[in-house]
Amino acid sequence: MRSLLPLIASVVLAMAARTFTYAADMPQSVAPFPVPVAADGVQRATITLDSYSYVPGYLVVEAGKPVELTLTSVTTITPHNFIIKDPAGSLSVEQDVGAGKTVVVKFTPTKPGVFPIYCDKRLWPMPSHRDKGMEGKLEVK
Ligand SMILES: [Cu+2]
Repeated sequence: MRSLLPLIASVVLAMAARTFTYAADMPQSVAPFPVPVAADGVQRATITLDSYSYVPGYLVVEAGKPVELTLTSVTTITPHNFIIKDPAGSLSVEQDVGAGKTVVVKFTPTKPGVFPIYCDKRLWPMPSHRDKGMEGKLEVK
């Protein structure tokens, strides 16, 4: 029985390594999606949240104009969220999106840059959703 322990440990480690390799292999960036500016000057787009993705995952917006994103979850059980944070403080968005729910999040980016979009939900001890590939980016021009 004791001889099984190293085997079990190596299998667990291999599974963990595979999880992270898999996340690294996920397409982190898809084609840039320029968010259209409506007649009222608001940049609007709808994003579909699934386990574990944002579609579209690469948003391009203009600084100084309000952004209004409709976040639609298509999951049946798993809750997700939508986080964008500029470490320098120009942007701080954190919105929960329950399973099957649709919520609208509004913000106005002020500073050009590329900021990660991600979901930090996790079912311990599993990797976070971001680690599983639930990541995108916001490019502010
Ligand atoms: Cu998530």
